[in-house]
Amino acid sequence: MSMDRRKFITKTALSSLATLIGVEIVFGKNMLRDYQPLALQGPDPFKLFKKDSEMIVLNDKPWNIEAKAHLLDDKITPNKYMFVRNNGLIPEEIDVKNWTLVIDGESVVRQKKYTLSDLKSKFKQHTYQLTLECGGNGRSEFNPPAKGNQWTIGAISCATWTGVRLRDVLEDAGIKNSAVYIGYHSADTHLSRDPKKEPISRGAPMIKALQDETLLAFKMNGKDIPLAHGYPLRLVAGGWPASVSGKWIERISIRNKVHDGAKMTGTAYRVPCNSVAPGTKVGDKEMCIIESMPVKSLITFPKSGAVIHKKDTLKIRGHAWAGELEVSNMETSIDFGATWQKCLLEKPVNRLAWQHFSTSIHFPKKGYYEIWARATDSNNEAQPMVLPGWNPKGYLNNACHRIAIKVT
Ligand SMILES: Nc1nc2c(c(=O)[nH]1)N[C@H]1C(S)=C(S)[C@@H](COP(=O)(O)O)O[C@H]1N2
Ligand SMILES: [Mo]
Repeated sequence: MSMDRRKFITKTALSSLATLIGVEIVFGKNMLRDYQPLALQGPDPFKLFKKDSEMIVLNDKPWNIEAKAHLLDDKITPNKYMFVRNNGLIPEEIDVKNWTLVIDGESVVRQKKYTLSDLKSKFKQHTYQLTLECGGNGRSEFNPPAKGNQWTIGAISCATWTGVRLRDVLEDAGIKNSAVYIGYHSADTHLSRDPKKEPISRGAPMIKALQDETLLAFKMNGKDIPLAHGYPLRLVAGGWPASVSGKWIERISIRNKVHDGAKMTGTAYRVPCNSVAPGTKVGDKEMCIIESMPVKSLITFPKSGAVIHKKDTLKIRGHAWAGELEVSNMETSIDFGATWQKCLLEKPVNRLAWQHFSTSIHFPKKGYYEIWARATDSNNEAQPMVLPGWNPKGYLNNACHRIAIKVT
């Protein structure tokens, strides 16, 4: 085989790499053009965030990492399988002893500041399993495509969160009658590193802020929250787009209007108030803020592509969730949606936790099948079999999950 010189690095590229590294790359002329010297490679995200090596990195600036369906098989999602969604740069040095939470805003009675130990000692602690799904989960399927992280199905988790109720803290500071919304402010850094810019500052209406399950959490699955997930203090508002659940929280404002922080306005985390044809240009005024997430489910066992023997029945399992609502029915189909079979569906451990389902499937003969899963919520709203309403930013894709099975 002849060597093709064009695939080797050019002299100019080599000298700029040497400048970056600070010394000459001695045998640099032997480097292939696409080769990235180890000295210039970033940290290994799997080690950095203690993620399983099967997780998928969608972006490294900022870090965005998703799971695959079969990795989400646990009833309570462990850190290693929990998706990471960052809009900016993770705070680097966290001084837990001096970490404070300020409650302020137009509608606070007394502006107040709490240390972490104030929060832990002054208020009662609560633990809930809470479903957090990114509003953009499933975006990769939209056509015309939407910009942003091309999440497939893996931007969903249900971990155990421990903390104090946001309500108790807000009431301690005092809530004026004029209160409409809360807005969070966090310690992460904007990608531009401009300290005046926030990567994200979202919030929720008072009714969500005051729910029993809305927590200011300092523990995830019984341990300190991992840094990537909001250590040392995180807002957790299950069932709503996970962007409401601010990480690294330093300040919460009680607003007398809909919060207008970064990614609250324009088209961010909004969908057309009325459905539109794919590709339609929608003005900002016709876009509405996403609140409760739609009904959805995932088959987490077996892995898509499984091969089974004709004589065996296949036991499948997974989880289903429905934003603020409960899932009331769970079904599967092996004939591309022509007929459906009811699954066993567990009650949620608490409100806003995902629910587990299972069923045994018998296949009539050898061949290729797909198992489709469909959840229905307590308002009798079922998952669509194909892509739901197109929207410019590719949010809220709750189409039925499916896996391939070969029966031999
Ligand atoms: N401070 C801060 N909070 C944040 C974000 C962020 O970039 N910065 N991303 C939000 C978004 S869009 C999502 S989907 C969830 C992701 O939570 P996770 O990374 O713990 O899975 O965090 C939310 N909270
Ligand atoms: Mo998100």
